[in-house]
Amino acid sequence: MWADIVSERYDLLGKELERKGIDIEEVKRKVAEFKVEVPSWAFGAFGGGRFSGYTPPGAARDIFEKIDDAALVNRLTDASPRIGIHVGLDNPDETAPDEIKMESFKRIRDYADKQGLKIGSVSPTYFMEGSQFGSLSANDSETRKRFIEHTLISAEIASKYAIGLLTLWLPDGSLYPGQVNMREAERNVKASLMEIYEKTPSSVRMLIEYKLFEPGTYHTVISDYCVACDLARLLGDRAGVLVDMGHHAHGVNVEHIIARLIESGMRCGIHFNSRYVADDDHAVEPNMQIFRVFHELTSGGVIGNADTQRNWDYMIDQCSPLENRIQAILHSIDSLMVSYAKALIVDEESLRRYQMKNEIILANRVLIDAFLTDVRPIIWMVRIEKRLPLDPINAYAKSGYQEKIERERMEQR
Ligand code: PSV
Ligand code: MN
Repeated sequence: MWADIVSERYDLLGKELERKGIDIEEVKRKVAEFKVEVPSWAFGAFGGGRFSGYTPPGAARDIFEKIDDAALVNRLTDASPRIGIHVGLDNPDETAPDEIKMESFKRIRDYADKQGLKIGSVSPTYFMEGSQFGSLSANDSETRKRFIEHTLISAEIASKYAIGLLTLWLPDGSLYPGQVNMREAERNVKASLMEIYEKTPSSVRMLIEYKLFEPGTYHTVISDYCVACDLARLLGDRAGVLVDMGHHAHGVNVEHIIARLIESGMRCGIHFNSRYVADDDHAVEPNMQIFRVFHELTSGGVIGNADTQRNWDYMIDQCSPLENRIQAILHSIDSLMVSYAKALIVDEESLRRYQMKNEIILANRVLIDAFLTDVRPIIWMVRIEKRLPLDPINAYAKSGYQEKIERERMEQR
């Protein structure tokens, strides 16, 4: 019954798109191939600190349970074959940060393998004990050395047990004018990153993430994409910028930042989320901003290429304290697929024509037309053909998995 309705709506949409010269089958093929990485920390307790430490029931207690959850998400969507890990938070030995053993992460890789997942990006954990006055930028050379070592171990993990991608977010900054010498902090970060870059295996790429503030409310060492971009350039071809949707001031034109980075030729990455607070905690919604971001990615040729070296890295980074974590991740994946499909049905020819004629409103309406089109029949058709549930969020709610993990994970470890 549903399949008939979907098929009718798909055919109708196909006819509508044909008039714009767009082949719906081609769009469907690209959407079917869309993959995004999920973050291990979304499934666990991390980020639950804001409401008296509340964590939604059923939260994963260790990296193995996080992998279980991520594998379920992938089974429901066939769109998330990678899980990103945080070295300090996902250390399987649960030893002190300075005692992390690289070889222990083999167990994680093997466990993920069995569930059809790969370990994706590897994030060193710079916000562990001892970084309250900075990590790679700290005045204290011993502190810098310690975090350089931690990064080098993370790089080896990335190279041996994951896909060779390091994602670097530093909590370094200051709370008051005068607290740190801002130029010196920048010099320290540069020197630390250069040492790391030189010593990391040549198969490892690194993405440098920026964030407007946190925890430095007066100054943050890597505060915006220009700083991150300068650092990446200083390092070399294996370095790029990581754009986290939630790390800007309200109203910032993030798609412009993405357009500039594409134009620079640098291979970069995105952490997807919705910015409803001054952070990156909320699930992705299929809103106009995400659509515009996807339009830059599709028209800029950094997504969906057969030559995967040309593709950027796409990751979800969210960890909201209140809502059901697994549902929130499934919702994000769904929103990303919808937004990607909308970007793929933009009538690029007309857009170009209106741009060249300075037809501002007409050009704008080309984008609006794609954004307002209900592309869900494409997503549904992809799922029908892959024998997946049409609505993964509903399917999850009915699956009994949530009740099971709530029972099994009652006891906090
Ligand atoms: C810290 O603010 C952060 O939210 C960054 O976005 C990182 O990517 C993420 O946590 C994981 O460390
Ligand atoms: Mn992030």
